[in-house]
Amino acid sequence: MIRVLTAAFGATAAALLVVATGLGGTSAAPALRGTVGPGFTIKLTKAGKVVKTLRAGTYRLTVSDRSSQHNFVLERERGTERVVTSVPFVGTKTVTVRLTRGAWKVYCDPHAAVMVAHFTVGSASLAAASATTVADDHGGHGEPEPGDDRGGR
Ligand SMILES: [Cu+2]
Repeated sequence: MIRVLTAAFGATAAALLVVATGLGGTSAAPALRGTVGPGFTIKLTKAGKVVKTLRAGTYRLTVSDRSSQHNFVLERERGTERVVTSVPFVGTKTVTVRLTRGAWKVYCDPHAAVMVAHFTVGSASLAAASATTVADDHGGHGEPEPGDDRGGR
């Protein structure tokens, strides 16, 4: 009987350890860097490159908030929102975030119209597929479109 109880306790302890590792933000979690301000700019980078796609998982996000007029919010479309830094806050803050598949963005609340950066979280193959979709300037939008109003005056 005692042996059974010990075994059960051991299993529980092991489960708790796993949970603690998942939430605790160990150094194994890949690092993301967020920057907001001092101007009207916000960005999310990984190893120095602007993030367009990520694999689902746990990340350590370090945000440098360089202005008392901006904040840094991480949000999943139609899902969770995480306010990493408040508007008056200036400084650096590190949080552990769990990114699930879907469309995500980082933005500044008071200036969300101009201060926003979108990225996609998916599996490795999904991320590659969306990278093609999301990539800028495939359509040659610089050229005049058929409907353009030329010589109309
Ligand atoms: Cu702002």
